[in-house]
Amino acid sequence: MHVTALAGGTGAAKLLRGLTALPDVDLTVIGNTGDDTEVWGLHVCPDLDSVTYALAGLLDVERGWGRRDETFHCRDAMAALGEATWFSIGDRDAATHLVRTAALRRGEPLSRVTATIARRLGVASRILPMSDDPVRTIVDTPDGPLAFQEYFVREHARAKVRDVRYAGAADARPAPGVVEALVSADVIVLCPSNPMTSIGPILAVPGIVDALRSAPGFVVGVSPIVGDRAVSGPAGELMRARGVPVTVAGVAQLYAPWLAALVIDVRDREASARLRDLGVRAVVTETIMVNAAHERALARVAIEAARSA
Ligand code: FO1
Repeated sequence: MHVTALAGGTGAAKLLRGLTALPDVDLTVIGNTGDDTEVWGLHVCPDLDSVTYALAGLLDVERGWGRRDETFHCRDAMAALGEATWFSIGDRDAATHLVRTAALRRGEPLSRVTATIARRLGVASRILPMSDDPVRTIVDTPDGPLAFQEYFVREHARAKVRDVRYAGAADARPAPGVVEALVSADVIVLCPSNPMTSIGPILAVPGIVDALRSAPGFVVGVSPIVGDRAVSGPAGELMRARGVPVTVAGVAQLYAPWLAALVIDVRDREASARLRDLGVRAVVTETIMVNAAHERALARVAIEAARSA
């Protein structure tokens, strides 16, 4: 079965691992690049890397980003040289950014070097950036615009948010293989990623929503909101800033025109009727994943929702 997943980083990693553990699933991941950044002259793709490391078994699962068994000698040496180190690049992680940056400087597209890195790290699934063109998530605050990593890491997501936008999205094209992966999928999964800063930038690339609308496969999402808050990260604050209710219905509302089903937590069971009004089938289960068995179980529920459609 061909499964194509739209994914951010940390929030998506567990479900993606669960999907790859299911028999007969041939997975393609379309990853967010809106939170890409440049650090010490290196091109860093946090979400693509979190997905790659997760599927390679190399992710630091405690932190949810970067590589396990990591050291930070280079960062400490940079600090001693007076460079900014609020964005911590690990020594092993730096190798990924060095390979990527060199390839991009040679003129390779991001999609090609992403595939090379994934293959060299032993990942069997296909990982595609949403676009080879630069798209950057910008968080507008009363004190001015912040690039996503400035907002999230440097300012600890404490700034008041006025708006979220995706600079460059209007001129971006889907990366090679993205539209094909959507229209040829048996099932399209929207991972439990931040709707504003992980899935939002992907949907902002012209052509991707059209592909979702016309795709013959079943589109199922997994809610990143449980109760009235995000499972992790600043999704709640950013949804509120956009006037979107911080509830599973708010998530369904964002994806409703082309979403067939949304997997929601047992705690949100009573929202099922509201989802039905939006034309979205609610699939109720435990959505908090604390071990590999939970990851597989949630992935199976998402795929079964499609099978029973
Ligand atoms: N997150 C942090 O909170 N602090 C960091 O210093 C940090 C460094 C970092 C380096 C590489 C990388 O791939 C991710 C990193 N992240 C860090 C996580 C990153 O901000 C988030 O994973 C995403 O951008 C949110 O989806």
